[in-house]
Amino acid sequence: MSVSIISIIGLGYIGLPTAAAFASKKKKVIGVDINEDTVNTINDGKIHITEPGLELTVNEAVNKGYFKAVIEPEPADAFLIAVPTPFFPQQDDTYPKPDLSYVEAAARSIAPVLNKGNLVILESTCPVGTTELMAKLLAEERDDLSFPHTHGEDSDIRIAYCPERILPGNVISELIDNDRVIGGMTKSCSEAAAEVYKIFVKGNCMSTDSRTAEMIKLTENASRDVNIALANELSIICDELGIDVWEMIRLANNHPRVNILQPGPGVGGHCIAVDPWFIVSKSPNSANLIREARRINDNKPHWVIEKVKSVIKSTIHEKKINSIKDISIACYGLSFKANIEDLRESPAISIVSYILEMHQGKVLVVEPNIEKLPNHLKKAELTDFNNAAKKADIHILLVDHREFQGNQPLRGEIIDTRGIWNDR
Ligand code: SAJ
Repeated sequence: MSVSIISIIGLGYIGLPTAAAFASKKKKVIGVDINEDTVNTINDGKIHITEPGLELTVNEAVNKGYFKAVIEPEPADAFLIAVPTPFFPQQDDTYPKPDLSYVEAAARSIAPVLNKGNLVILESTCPVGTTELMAKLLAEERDDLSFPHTHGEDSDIRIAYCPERILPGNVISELIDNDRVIGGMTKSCSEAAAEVYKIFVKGNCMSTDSRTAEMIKLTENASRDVNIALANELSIICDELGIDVWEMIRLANNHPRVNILQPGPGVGGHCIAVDPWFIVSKSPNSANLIREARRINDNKPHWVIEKVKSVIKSTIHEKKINSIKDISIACYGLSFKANIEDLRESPAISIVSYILEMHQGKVLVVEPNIEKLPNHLKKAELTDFNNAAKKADIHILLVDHREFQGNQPLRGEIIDTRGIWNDR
């Protein structure tokens, strides 16, 4: 199969770097996004998201004529769908349900421009069975073409599920170097998809079927969630028992077959806190550990807030302070993890929002990666480390940014949710 034009549907955190990676290998890339501002920004050689090194690659690709962004899909040899798969807000007491409307809309949007011999790859994280669902949907739209679920190896269109595995903050190198799972609906679908990824991927392209590939992606993130839940549960138990959980984990990890992850204020981002629900939604009666891990990680911010309340109480008592208004609280870090500026689904944000609601005194926020606070945190004051460290009575470390490592406030009470200041 010869691939000279590749179309990427969805130019977000995954689609945009992927488009740039193909274009950097001198492939003609047509990026499609429903957002006109995104399309215009990219065609100006700029980017609408933050990722180290990405703007330069996109700028070069656009200027050299290998990459353009458009609103409506155009014919291509291969189509790669990388649109969001959020979940619907939980409406009953069961579990959040996946919202596949963006995948469906993307599939319907490419259907009119599909031609015999095309390859369609789904990259969005999805519940098991979504690739087959997409094939059926495309077949509904195009009864003049044949698809793998009815025609197997003889189909006109090839379809594969190939999950992304890149880590925000290190996208460019992980995109190129990580191994890829290639889940073709047939063997030739896998072969065609592997050929496309090999254009820029230096890692191995490992073939399987589409359902296994979908489950692999969900398992990777659920595995991390479950392991973080163990660390978070241990942090609560150790707190009750007066044990330093970080020292305990460090020494336990000295065992050759133990590797406990790090506790924190909760699990954030748009992947690990979401994807395990896609497993639960397919197998609600069997996914017990996975569901419980989600519950433990979702509850961790509430536990931190209870800690803050109790430290406020003891500070009032010990310092004989008359009014809670005289207590100032500093929160260090807002992003969902260290050394990035991404605030989406951040447990630090939920904790700071709650503190702002309940606390009548001053709230200072130190977040070296942003220039202004999000609107709903406007009641707080964004400041630098030294000012907060000097002025606050209570210091809450929420993100282990490099700026906070080995640099801790010398006065006041400390709540360290990441274990980098506990050596005072
Ligand atoms: N976290 C902890 N303790 C730890 C590790 C992480 O509390 O020991 C927290 C972080 O602070 C953060 C959250 O978990 O709030 C998620 O961070 P992360 O670095 O574990 O993962 P993400 O969401 O940035 O990226 C994950 C990656 N998946 C895995 O490592 C299995 C990435 O490879 C995926 O491509 C990405 O999800 C995705 O898009 O699915």
